[in-house]
Amino acid sequence: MSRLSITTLAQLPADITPPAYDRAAVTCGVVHIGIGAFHRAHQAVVFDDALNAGDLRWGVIAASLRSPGVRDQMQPQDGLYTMLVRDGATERARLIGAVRHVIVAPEEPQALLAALASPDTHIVTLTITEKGYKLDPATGMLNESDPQLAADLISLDSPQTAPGYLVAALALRRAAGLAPFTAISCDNLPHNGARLRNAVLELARRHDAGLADWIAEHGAFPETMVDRIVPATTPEDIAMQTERLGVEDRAMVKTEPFLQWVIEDRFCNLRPDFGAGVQLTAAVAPWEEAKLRLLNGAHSGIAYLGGLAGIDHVHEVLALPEARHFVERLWDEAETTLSPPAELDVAAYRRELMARFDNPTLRHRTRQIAMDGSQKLPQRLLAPIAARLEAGQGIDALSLAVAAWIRWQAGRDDEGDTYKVDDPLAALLAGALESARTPSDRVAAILSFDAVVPPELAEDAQLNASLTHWLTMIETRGAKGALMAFVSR
Ligand code: CS2
Repeated sequence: MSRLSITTLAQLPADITPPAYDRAAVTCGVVHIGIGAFHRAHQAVVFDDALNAGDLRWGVIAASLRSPGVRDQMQPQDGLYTMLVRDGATERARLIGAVRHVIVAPEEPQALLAALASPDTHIVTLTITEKGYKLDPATGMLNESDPQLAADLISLDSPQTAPGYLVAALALRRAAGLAPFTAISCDNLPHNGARLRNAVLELARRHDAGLADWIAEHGAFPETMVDRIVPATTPEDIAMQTERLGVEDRAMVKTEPFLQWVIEDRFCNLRPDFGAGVQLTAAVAPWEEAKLRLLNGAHSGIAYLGGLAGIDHVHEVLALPEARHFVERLWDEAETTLSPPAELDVAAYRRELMARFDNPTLRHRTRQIAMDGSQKLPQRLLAPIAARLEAGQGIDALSLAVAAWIRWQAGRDDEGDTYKVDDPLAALLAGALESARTPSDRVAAILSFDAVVPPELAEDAQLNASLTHWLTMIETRGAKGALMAFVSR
């Protein structure tokens, strides 16, 4: 079976629209760090829209900071891939041509530095996941015990981390008399722009205070809220798409129709005339907070409770009436902690979210969302818990979600099936829980785990009691039993 590529384009079925622009004439105004499925279904599509609209400066050079997997999928396809948009009964496929080149940073660090330092580059986007910022999740300070960050603190000749690449490249741009690029964090972190800025400035200052001052004065790190559900592509998806296309597309992505990108209007260099799905605004935080606490908070609760119940996909968890009830109550709790933007109708947003979660053809795996819980919990569940406690309000649903995450650390679901806890802090968490014998011991161990739990929650008696109650329930009755108990509380 031949691969999707420029030479096989003519064989594609007529309903797959090819890029409307001349790819050979495209220059790359964007460098993306952390190319995974999310980038290919989100920012790359936005830049492809700009190219389709006729502005040919917005091609993307993408980089992977770890493995060659995506490069090996994309390079033989000349960077082309299809995006399959699935919504229940309907399915559309679009060919995306924005990604022109993929660099595997550990193999060619200088190539990535050259791309970042190029005068053509105006924007750098990043999807490096929460842990890629090398910041302590609880304090937001540089995590100096991270070995890659420690290496970048010593030398930036061949950077190892995303902040390291940005600092080294900004030094090159400064030396060449170029403006900095606008660096846009596209990860689900609160104040992602400020976090990226902190990581970059702190690291820069450790090498060259003048450079740090220059970045602080001339650089820009807009806050953003990114939203699109992009489940990992499976071998079955690729097989189905190959049948449909008549050529094999190993870089395909599958996603939902919804796409939203709210960007703080703070650019220090050129930007495209953004089209559908993108909103520029002065204040991103209210959008970010609503999305993190409603969409992502519910996602994490669904992932741990559903995962423990042995349920593979989000829509299957929500087929249980008790799970829907739990999600609605979690949203009731989270909602009171928000100051939503005036344009956001929260009731309508909640209905739309439920419909997105119900999408039966996306097949979003609970285990995919369960990954990296230690990096996700603070902003998704612990922050609204802290706000509710401060206001003297109840935290039942939020605590049930956190208790499920504690239970998840056991690496064994309610049916006895084992799984690997995929989390950068998995070993430390396992160590902290090792000598805990009872649910109450386990809750105490987690509450004093300060890399995840902020100090104001560590000593809270109401949180302690609520977590102990729900953890006991999950351990004795399983996640489904705990959800039933939650309904009839
Ligand atoms: C999910 C997100 O895996 C996860 O943690 O909650 O990736 C979620 O699908 C996106 O943020 C949706 O925009």
